[in-house]
Amino acid sequence: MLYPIATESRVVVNLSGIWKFMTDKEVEPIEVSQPLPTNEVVAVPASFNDQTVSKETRMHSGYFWYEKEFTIAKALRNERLVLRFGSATHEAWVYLNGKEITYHKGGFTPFEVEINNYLVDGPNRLTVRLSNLLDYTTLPVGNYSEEKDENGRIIRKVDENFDFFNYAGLHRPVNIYTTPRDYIEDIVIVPNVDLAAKKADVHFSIKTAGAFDEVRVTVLDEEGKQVAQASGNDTNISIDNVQLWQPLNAYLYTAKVEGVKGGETVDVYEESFGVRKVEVSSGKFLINGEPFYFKGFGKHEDTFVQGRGLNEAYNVLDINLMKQMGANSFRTSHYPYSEEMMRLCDREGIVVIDETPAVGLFHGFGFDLSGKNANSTWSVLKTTEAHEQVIRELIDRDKNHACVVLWSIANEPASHIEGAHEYFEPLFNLARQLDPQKRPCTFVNILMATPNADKCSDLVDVIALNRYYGWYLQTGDLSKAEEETRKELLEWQEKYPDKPIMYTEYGADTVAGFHSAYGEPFSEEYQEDYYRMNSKVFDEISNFVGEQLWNFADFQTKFGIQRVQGNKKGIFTREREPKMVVRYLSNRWNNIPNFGYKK
Ligand code: BDP
Repeated sequence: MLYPIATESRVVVNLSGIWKFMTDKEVEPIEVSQPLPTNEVVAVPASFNDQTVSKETRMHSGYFWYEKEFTIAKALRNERLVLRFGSATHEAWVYLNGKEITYHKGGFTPFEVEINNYLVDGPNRLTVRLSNLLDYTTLPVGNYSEEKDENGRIIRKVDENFDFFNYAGLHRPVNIYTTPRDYIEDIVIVPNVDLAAKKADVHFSIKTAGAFDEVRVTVLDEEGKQVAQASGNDTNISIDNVQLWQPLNAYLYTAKVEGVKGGETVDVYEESFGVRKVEVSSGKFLINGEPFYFKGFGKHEDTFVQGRGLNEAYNVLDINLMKQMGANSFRTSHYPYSEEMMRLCDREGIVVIDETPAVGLFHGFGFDLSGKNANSTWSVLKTTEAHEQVIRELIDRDKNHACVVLWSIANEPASHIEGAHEYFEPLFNLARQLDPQKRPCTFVNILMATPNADKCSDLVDVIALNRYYGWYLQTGDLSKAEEETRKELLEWQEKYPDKPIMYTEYGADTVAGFHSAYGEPFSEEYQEDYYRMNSKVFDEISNFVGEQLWNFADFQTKFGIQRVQGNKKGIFTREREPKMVVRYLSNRWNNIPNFGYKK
């Protein structure tokens, strides 16, 4: 699906700003033929939760409504008009002037609908009913329950089966964009690089709707100079002396795609793309033929007031902080991030592990690590359909991004429980079949799923581990934790000598400003000692290709006795102030090259 941009043939109308808002008490039905009966407002894009001063609204589980009026200029009315949501979390029913025009389930991927037939002259009323409910059929997975109050009203509850706050709302831009009646619908770009010859053959498949005499693709370099041109819906363009997209040294070409009719360009779309090669071979993760070392983070989309909503200033700051630390990558834990962030990473050369919202695939997930209900995971959860859908939608959205080098199919599923392999094998097959660039695939492995216990690692290209030796296990005992870390990493390496191994999470909750002469857990000293211990072991393991710590910044979670105003494993606070460990890690990472660290 193409990102909405303005071109010579397209206009984008941004519907961000102030919308009407109300939670649905489910006392009486909401009449969508009438304006919403509320004076409350929210800003879009953002989560609704932290914009209110009402605890009840903030914690509301169930249905809620957004509404906005807009008018379309007469000059645009003959164009094809498409209403597009960057996301609607987690489920949305969309009405225009009281008529339902589309529906989408899944809170982290875009969807769109043509609206010409529903528009009226003058103001149009766009109403969205949303739900933030999660259960055993959705991704993420939620523990859903309901009861009735004394008046018979249904009280719904979602207990997150994962460790982040269930923020919801219109988190990403809502736009109306125009296209001509005959238009370019999608563009698929697959670069094939001959590294020795410094040459690339780039394949373009252009999906169009309507009739064009010619579909023309012009490749422009970063100066806007024409590199090459070709015609056809399926066409190859060769680029000599190709400039590669490299981590932290991104080069982006632009594909200008034109639909031509009667000698005139009717529709034009510009998609930027990077040329780079990604492979896994002999225990190494190769980018452009060189063994890459991941340095970076698991993150969240999580900022003050905006909640999980798009916050471009924070995105820019976060990437600047990463670069300053010598980091080169992050994982979109635990859901697809905004398209704006993906475009920024393409341009900044930040390497991304792109994750689906498949988190909580572990029956009774909790922080006590007892895993007492885990055995029933694959009989209780009914997430296959949602999982297939998110894989389709994620790959469809992000397929052209140079920054994406690895798909993460899930975070911490119960991969050590009977039924896991049967669940995952078809999903890995699906992702591999759908990705036109055939990137490697992984899932992120939970700490109980040790080399002997795990049932799914044969499916992955990269072994991606979340490990908490010295935190959840051997709390406070870093020498024992070191032994366990080394032992397990060596076991993985022995079992799968050809698969690169990396950490996608490791961390210790740390209260900023809390110090301890004894390096006690939760102190800034302990966080630093913990990372030093891990680094030491990583450097001993030859197939260990990356360290992405948990977490970039402190973040909001559900309530729990192990969480004091959220998860404190950030190496930055939620306001992005550095904790002490940032100096140590900056020094380490600035001295680790992006390539060739492990011989
Ligand atoms: C892992 C999860 C992550 C948590 C983290 C933690 O993947 O979402 O926030 O551990 O406990 O279980 O901090």
